[in-house]
Amino acid sequence: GGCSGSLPGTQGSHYPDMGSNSISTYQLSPSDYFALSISVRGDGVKMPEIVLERSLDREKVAAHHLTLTALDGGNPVRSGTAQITIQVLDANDHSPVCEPPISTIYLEENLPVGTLVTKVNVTDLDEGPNGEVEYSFKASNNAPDKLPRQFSLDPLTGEIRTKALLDFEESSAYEITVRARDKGSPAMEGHCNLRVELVDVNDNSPEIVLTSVSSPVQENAPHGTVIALIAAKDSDSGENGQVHLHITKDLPFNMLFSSSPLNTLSSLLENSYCHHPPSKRQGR
Ligand SMILES: [Ca+2]
Ligand SMILES: [Ca+2]
Ligand SMILES: [Ca+2]
Ligand SMILES: [Ca+2]
Repeated sequence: GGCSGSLPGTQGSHYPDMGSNSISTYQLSPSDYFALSISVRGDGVKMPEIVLERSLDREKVAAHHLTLTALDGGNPVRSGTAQITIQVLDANDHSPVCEPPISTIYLEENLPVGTLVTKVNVTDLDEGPNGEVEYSFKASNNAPDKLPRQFSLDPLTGEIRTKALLDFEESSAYEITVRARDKGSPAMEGHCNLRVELVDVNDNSPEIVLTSVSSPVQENAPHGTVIALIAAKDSDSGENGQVHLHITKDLPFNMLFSSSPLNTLSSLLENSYCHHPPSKRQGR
């Protein structure tokens, strides 16, 4: 800390009065941090010293204002005071802190390149360069060589933006670690862990695949003859990826559904024609 202020009379020997009218004692205004220590020189002159009693913390109190009073031994007592200001210089004793340290952001897929994803919120209680923070991506522990290629990070503002079109069907989530480092010496750093979860958009149409077709079909093919095996799929998820298959009505075919892997609907197209005279057919 720096110290300013002067006390007329601290050079005790220049105090004009001698004997009981010279300085007999000093007093310091009450302080949690400083105490007064009085040493006596060889010639008997009392020397006041202000002593630090506990660690200073600039983040709690940046400046201390003390009053030192010198009292003589006269009657009446006469006194002189000096104002002392102690400025506490900052030490880099706080790391940048991310608030919240872990967060999840939900983002639609296919948003334009440059869309703001989030701005990391970091505080550093120190002053000046000790509290100035610079941001950079940090490789995650799972993939030490991989920095997020799909996102950009402003080193000064901490804004994260998209750098590519994000495709839910390609990757549905990204883990991003941001390093926040102050400019103190030595520097201190903190980390923000972000998870970007993409939200699916219905950007894929169902595809129908005829996996096998037996064609042509004999006119007297028995009821239940498989005509075609159909698979349909949609790359989207949830309702966006659910496929409903319909066949034109009033055709002599049935569709039977078979169990299928995810997002794939398989069905058998069957001949439902009944080989009875039309008059005996049931229903329509
Ligand atoms: Ca700091
Ligand atoms: Ca500090
Ligand atoms: Ca999609
Ligand atoms: Ca779809």
